[in-house]
Amino acid sequence: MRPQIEAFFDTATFTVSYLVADPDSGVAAVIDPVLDYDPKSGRTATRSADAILAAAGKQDLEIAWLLETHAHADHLSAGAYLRETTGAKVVIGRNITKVQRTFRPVFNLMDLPVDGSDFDRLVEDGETIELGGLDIEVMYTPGHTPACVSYRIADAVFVGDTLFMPDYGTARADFPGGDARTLYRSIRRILSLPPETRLFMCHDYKAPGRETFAWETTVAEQRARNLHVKDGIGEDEFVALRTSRDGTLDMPVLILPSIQVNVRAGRLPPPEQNGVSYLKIPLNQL
Ligand SMILES: N[C@@H](CCC(=O)N[C@@H](CS)C(=O)NCC(=O)O)C(=O)O
Ligand SMILES: [Fe+2]
Repeated sequence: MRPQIEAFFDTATFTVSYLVADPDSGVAAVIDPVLDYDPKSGRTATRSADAILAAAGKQDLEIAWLLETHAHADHLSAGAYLRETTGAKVVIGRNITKVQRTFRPVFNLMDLPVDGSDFDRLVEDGETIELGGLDIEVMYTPGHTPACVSYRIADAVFVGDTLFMPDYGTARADFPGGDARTLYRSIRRILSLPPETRLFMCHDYKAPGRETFAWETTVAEQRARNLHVKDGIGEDEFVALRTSRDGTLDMPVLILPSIQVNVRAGRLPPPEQNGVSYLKIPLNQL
């Protein structure tokens, strides 16, 4: 039995979120939902998440899980908003605790528990989550961040930020706790799945020369054509390539707002005495 998959693309951050359902029972999961954020005004909005809710409502799906592949550094998560509106549980890899320990001092978030308890379920490599009659298998795929996981549902794997489309390559490995060598090993693990396995990306930045955004490919295609990790590219060659490209990349525009919200499962910081929630900008830290 194959899951039913619908993709939602956020043109502001080039993020792909997914609504994945067991067609028999109508039980669904949302993977990597986006909370819209305008850095110019400091306003959040729920347009992207509401589009997913509307699609789920139209098909009478019951959203049971909100699956995060990692604590995103380029967009805010709508996990907390969707938890409030649907009662679904927010899931992330157990190593989120490492990410929380890294960033708590950066933002001086004294109220942030670093045991992952802001999330509803912390998952381990090999663990399964029930999606109606289907199983979601958790694969640890660290490297981009220490807490990255991929979710396999039948022949579909949601790879988060490990791989991008073959003509673009792979995710960066230079965030705190990131590691190119670890990323290579995680990717090879994904690419050792059967060749026809469908892979769903969390981002597409449209490689130069390509006209349209794309986010679905297969293990076979990645092994044949991925610019950074196709068959024949060894670990050392990958690490050299990844490291030199990472040296040229700016920090994502939304890294500071994103991290401080996403390590709390998408909750905005607690309001101050005047009822207003504030984001912090740590100076000279990243
Ligand atoms: N320009 C984008 C860059 C976002 C970014 O750094 N994305 C990460 C994933 S969170 C990445 O791996 N990028 C790889 C690359 O651009 O080569 C932004 O500012 O949001
Ligand atoms: Fe990312």
